[in-house]
Amino acid sequence: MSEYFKNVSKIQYEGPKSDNPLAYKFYNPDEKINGKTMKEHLRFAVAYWHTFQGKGADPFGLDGSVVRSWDEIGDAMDLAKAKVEANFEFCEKLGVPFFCFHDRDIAPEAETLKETNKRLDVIVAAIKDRMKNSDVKLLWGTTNAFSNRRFTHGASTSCNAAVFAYAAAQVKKAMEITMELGGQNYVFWGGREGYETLLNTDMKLELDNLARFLQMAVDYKKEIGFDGQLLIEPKPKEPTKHQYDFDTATVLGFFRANGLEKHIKMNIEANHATLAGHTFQHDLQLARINNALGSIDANQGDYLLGWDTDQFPTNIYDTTLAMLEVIKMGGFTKGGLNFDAKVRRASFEPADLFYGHIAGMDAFAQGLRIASRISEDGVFDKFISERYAIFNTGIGKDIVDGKVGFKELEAYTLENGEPEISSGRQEMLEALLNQYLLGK
Ligand code: XLS
Ligand code: CA
Ligand code: CA
Repeated sequence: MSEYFKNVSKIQYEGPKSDNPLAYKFYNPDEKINGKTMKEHLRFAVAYWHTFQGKGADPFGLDGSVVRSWDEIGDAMDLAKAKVEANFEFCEKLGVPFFCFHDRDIAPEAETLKETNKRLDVIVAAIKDRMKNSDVKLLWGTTNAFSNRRFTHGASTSCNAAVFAYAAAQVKKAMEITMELGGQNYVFWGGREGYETLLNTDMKLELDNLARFLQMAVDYKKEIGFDGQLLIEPKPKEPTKHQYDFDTATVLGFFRANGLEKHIKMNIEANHATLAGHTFQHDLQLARINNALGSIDANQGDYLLGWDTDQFPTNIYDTTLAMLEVIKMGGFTKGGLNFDAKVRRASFEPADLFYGHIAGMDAFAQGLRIASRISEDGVFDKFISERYAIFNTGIGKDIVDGKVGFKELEAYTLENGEPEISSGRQEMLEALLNQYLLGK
């Protein structure tokens, strides 16, 4: 068996004072927090596409920049097999329990769908074989129905029915292999499901077709007995000008309009939430309170850039608030924290892949620790429940219980006069949050 990351051995937890860049400072996998280990809470996953397919390319450097030990392998299938080995070695060295892939990440596309599926079968067999002596599992699978030229106008929202059919055939196979590999979720990210201009777009037909497509997926999941979660990953723009799965709120409305809300949850990505003009916490919370938070794509964007930079998450403020949402939903069941993150073009050495993941894992581990303390102390919960306490009695309770209408509320106001309002205390709460972040 070849070793692809020869200069790196298993990454260990060495604590916050360690000077070793190839060690965890905060992620201590076996440490228990509220009865569960950090490893169980966080359920980290490596993204196959950024880690093994990413070349550090950008529009000004299409050839990429990265140097990898598999660069010299010429044959496409040999390369795909090498990447399977590299994936397991990488996850094992990091101690990351899961990985995620698109169908086209693990096996290259051939001339026909039939040939492509045969290639997938070969690689799936290799993954299955490698799984026999590994603890590394598949968090989710998905379909790349956006890179190939045929998907120029979208996949399930294409103006071409044959393209819709092609995408369906692709999802069918991808769902089957995800199930075969014990995948715990299947993700739909819109890809090119959106439009560039309404001058050439039948938006109603496209949205209806998207719903039809998802219903077919729900039906097929049932038919084959796949017990993973189906997840939609919202994103507002890129590659299209307007992506139909804009944000959590849009997707919730779309689910309800099409009777999909009981069958599909959401995979929320930090960088997509911020591109939609929301905080990461906002989209997570909106999904959570609607019982639709399934899994998370852990990354961060750059507030000064208007596109999807997919950076490794290092902002402890954001990871803390994100982990508060995960704790509030009672922890992940089938979902986890997938690093949909790529090292920068200038970070081209294999070691940078480790540094990136270590940075992200440490940031989320520390976020988990702080969030768990905040949640135990319940300080913000207490403030919020007191702020809304008026809805527990009297007229407030009557509003909540649906016992009053405009007439009764007018009578109440005429009798009680001007309402007494109280301070929102935002600055005090922000300072309190800083106290937790800095070591309360
Ligand atoms: C792209 C998306 C994509 C999905 C999987 O912006 O984040 O990578 O997570 O198709
Ligand atoms: Ca992204
Ligand atoms: Ca993503």
